[in-house]
Amino acid sequence: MQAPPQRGALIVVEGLDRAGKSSQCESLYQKLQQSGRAVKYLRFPDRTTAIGKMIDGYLRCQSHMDDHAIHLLFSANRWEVAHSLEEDIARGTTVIVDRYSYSGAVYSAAKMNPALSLEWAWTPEIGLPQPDLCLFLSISPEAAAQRGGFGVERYENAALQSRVRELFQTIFRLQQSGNIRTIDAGRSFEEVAQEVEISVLDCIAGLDAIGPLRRFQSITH
Ligand code: Z5A
Ligand code: MG
Repeated sequence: MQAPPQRGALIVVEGLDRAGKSSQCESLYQKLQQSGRAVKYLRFPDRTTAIGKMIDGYLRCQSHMDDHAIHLLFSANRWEVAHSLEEDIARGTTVIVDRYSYSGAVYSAAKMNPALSLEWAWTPEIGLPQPDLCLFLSISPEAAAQRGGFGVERYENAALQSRVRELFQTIFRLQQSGNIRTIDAGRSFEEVAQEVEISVLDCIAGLDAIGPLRRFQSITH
């Protein structure tokens, strides 16, 4: 009997605006692919699905929605691919994810709606696949500003981004099992890319020790 293939890794890249998440994910995707590994690249929000189109309209300020309703749509946008993501991982494909549940919880909680706490925001994420590694691309507001001013989308303002920065630290503290690694993203693209690649290859090499893919738990325990 043939041994089952080693499972793929679930790698999440998080960070503030313009930290370089998408460019680093793309570069990592190409490197892993060139080295002959099975790899996929997902990004959230995935604006191509029916749910994603509603999110896109909201982010572009073309529609208004209750804070809870839009929050649950962002989460549903992850749940709608959760099953196929798990199948890919089981088949041996490494999946790189550009923003995930951590962004989901902190951007909504940063709105300071008294009826939408960080704990409430985390609840719909419980049960989703937990990353084997989450790389947090950390960048100062000054360095981010040098990469271009805020755009026209909702959430692109300094006050909200500063609350988001603090909330990322809070959620990482509460989700310590998430294997979070902070990377200084204020350096040159190549320096950051090298650290990203080394961290990911380390994670893939240690997958046997991690065991099966885990799922997100409640943050109150
Ligand atoms: N959101 C939410 O509320 N709930 C959720 O559940 C999820 C998301 C998943 C849209 O996300 C919004 O959705 C976001 C959070 C919220 N709101 N905000 N703010 P998005 O992912 O679609 O958009 P984004 O992540 O904000 O876009 P971003 O600005 O694309 O950031 P990035 O991907 O980190 O940056 P980048 O595109 O790779 O790079 C930005 C620029 O910097 C570009 O010109 C690069 O060439 C340059 N760059 C990159 N790296 C470097 C280095 N090292 N040096 C110099 N220049 C660099
Ligand atoms: Mg991006």
